[in-house]
Amino acid sequence: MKGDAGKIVRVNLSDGKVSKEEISEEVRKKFLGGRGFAAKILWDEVSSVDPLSDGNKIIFSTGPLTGLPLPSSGKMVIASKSPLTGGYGDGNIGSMAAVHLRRAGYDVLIVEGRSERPCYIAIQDEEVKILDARDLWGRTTFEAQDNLEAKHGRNVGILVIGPAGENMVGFANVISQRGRAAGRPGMGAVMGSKNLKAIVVKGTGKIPVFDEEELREMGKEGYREIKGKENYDFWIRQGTMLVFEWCNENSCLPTNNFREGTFRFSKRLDGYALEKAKVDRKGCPLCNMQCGNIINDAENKNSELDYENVGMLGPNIGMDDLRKVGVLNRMADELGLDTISLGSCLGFLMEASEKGLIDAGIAWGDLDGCKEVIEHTVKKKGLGEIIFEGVRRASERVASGSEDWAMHVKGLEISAYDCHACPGMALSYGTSPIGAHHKDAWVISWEISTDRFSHSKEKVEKVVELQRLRGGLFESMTTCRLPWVEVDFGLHWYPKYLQAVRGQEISQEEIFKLGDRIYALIRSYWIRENRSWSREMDYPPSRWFEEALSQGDLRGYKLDRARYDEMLSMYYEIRGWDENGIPQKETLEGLGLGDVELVLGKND
Ligand code: PTT
Ligand code: SF4
Repeated sequence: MKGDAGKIVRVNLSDGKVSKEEISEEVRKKFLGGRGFAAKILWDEVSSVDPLSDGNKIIFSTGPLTGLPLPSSGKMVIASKSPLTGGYGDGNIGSMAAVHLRRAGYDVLIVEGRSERPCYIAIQDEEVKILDARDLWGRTTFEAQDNLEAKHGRNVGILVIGPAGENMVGFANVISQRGRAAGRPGMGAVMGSKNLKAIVVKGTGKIPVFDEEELREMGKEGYREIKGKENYDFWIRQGTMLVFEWCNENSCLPTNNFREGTFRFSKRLDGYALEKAKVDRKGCPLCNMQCGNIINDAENKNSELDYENVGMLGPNIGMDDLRKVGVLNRMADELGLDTISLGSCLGFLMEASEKGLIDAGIAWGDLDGCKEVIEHTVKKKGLGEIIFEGVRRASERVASGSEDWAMHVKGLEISAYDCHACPGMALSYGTSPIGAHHKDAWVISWEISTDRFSHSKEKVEKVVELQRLRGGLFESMTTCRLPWVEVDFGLHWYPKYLQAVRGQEISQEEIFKLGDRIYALIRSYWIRENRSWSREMDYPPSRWFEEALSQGDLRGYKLDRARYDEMLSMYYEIRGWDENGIPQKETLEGLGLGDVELVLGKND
């Protein structure tokens, strides 16, 4: 089978050993690539370990479409056992590192063990070296990127962590190209725990493809189709920020720690405000939609904004000035902190201060206060000591009922969509395979445009369908889903691309089965790694059930717990999981995961 090198490069930082392994044809067929490979490797190799110990592994995983001349294909998955959640964690990054890894002849890089001193991995085709990074330790991601480019040239791919990752902050992520970010559930902390500051990759080879000619032609057609789409120009102007105004109008813009869904100063922050403040744009390799919007922030530096960053560091913390949001966002990029979790943690602290639950307070919208907390989070002191492991742990420290408004699922902070009046999106957060993230099933736009308040089976089926496509197919191919989601690029292209790359037809049924297999495996991983697993772990926080919206057109709305529970039961039934959300024997066997069934069976 063509279409990928079928090769893993494995680097053990404890003994310096580098090895190269084949990925079997069976695994390539069953798991496709990206998230599929990562989930399989974690299931097979990382069990019952502390996520910040030598025993954990971090996986950089590309898919069969990564790096090819196809729309938005410069993406890769970074996965590990998460220090933030204790379960499966991953993120998807657009980076030249993804493209170069494929050109160097590898689909996957696995890093294991722990280096005695700060190091980085440099890969150039066949050659893989572990190099000294003592001079980089303590530096920001931007400084480290500059330094590594000076050493290795600008034509390389670089993934780097900042001081937050080095100090193992629970929501430290991985940064590339001074503004691409991935690995919300603490993938940066895992790198830090291994004393691994960065990965530098350069590949000069060709990515193997079954029908190169056909692929090139279809790729060109794809890029042309995207450019001709009705929404393309607007996308180029606003990128992901085009959703901001829509969220406010529909009462789902997270405001004051998800207390409300509308923000009275939203016009100061929305996509039109962004257009005025914008000085440049950039994005991921091989993409003609370049959606990284760069503004000049309140400290006269560049900051790259996406919707989630502005939602969580804007209305969610009462910040009403886009250029000030830009300052916090840039600090997060420099230090290597996830902006979504950061915005949630800051909102939590502000609410705790307002309620008089913590001594040193911080007020809504206080820029200087936020800057200090961010610096302290990285150093684990002051208010940072409360939040450095995310809101779940913060609420354990603050107590006094604060767990009701610690906005997370399974320990991962909720991204920027309020769900007081969106039961389907709440279910999506509840059942996302990494904790509360919108990436797998952004059902909210479908939900609001159809029957918003229903708890129907159709809605639950929609969540599952999106999880299969976004969480299964896109995360495993591995390409950016935004051409399809945002400008309506034809979904029918992707099976054709896969066929041209691998020489094998893939039906819709197989695509759905792939998604279900990956979901069942990741779910099994959570259960194996969490002895205290329960159905409650698939619930969003109490705030959305207990406290109604008090402002906007939907004031008075909140989620209904009993009806959410009914949706969850329907969801389990569709997936073939039992009433506790545990995949059943027949389900696992039907998905070709009989070996998983045996292990789960022993846990009972
Ligand atoms: C993603 C999460 C998101 S989702 C955003 S904005 W978004 C935040 N961005 C951050 C940032 O920036 N700096 C920072 N320090 N932390 C940040 N944390 C937040 O991280 C990103 C785009 C976006 S922008 C989205 S929706 C889409 N996500 C995709 C995905 O998940 N899979 C896929 N196949 N395609 C996707 N395309 C889009 O990619 P995490 P990126 Mg990111 C400054 O990884 O962990 O899932 O966190 O990768 O290259 O930056 O592209 O409105
Ligand atoms: Fe990257 Fe945006 Fe292009 Fe997706 S659309 S590949 S996130 S630049």
